[in-house]
Amino acid sequence: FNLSNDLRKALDKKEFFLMYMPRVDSQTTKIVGVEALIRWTHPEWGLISPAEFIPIAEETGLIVPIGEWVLREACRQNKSWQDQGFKPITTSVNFSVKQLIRPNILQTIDNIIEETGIAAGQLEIEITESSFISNEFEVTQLLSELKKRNIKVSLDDFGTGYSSLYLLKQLTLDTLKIDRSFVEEILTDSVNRSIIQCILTLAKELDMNVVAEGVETAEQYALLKELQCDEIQGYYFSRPLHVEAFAKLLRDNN
Ligand code: G
Ligand code: G
Ligand code: MN
Ligand code: NA
Repeated sequence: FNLSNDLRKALDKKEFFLMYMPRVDSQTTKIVGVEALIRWTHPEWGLISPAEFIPIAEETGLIVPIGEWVLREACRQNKSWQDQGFKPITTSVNFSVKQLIRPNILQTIDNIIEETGIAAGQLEIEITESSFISNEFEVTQLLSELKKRNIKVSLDDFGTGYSSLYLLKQLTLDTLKIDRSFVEEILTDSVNRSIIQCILTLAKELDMNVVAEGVETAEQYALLKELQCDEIQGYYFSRPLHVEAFAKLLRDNN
């Protein structure tokens, strides 16, 4: 079978949907943000992970229309929660480098913000360090345009890629998301703990917000809270949720 053929038709057939994973303030445990995560229900094979189909979407260029759908849907949903009376939260959306370097990406983002009515400051774009490898100039230019609009930018999976401290100083990023591989061993590996402490100190100096990803236990959470990591994301608080379940969590958390 040919997954890329099916992927090509999936948008028209409305086979994609988003799951929502909360980000909570580590001190108060209030939900302050949410990451939108794409899912694909394949007509024959059922649920397919983005880890499988995003690489195909990137190779085939389908990531451009699919990414645009994700952004529109995530912004529309954010506005809808706000219209329902929930307090404002940030929605973050993962962007592939192929999307970032499209010449008309800013126009697309501007249109979606205008069309959905989301406040620009409530949108966060998640990029990875690898986005800069061959495209440092284009991506840096784009980031400064996003900054002008007050759109937030986070560096996802921080620490796993070709982390450059020079980039951190050079770029005006809003958020660092510490990769879950560091969080996983924060209690058992003192080096991992030191790395996280260093990231937190540096981020404070650079006036950046830090999110610890992949927090799965009460002990990991307690330590990150003590270390004053700003926000927590992970199965300990919630797995990615369907939209209805997320709204219920928001209601209970308010
Ligand atoms: O949600 P899950 O753990 O299955 O995600 C697997 C990978 O797919 C993660 O690296 C995540 O960043 C990525 N991913 C999820 N949703 C999107 C999306 O909308 N766009 C892109 N580019 N990547 C996504
Ligand atoms: O690459 P990115 O950080 O965007 O990947 C996000 C994905 O990471 C989520 O879709 C989710 O499936 C996964 N994830 C988030 N928190 C946890 C966690 O606490 N444990 C595990 N195993 N995976 C997580
Ligand atoms: Mn992410
Ligand atoms: Na990540």
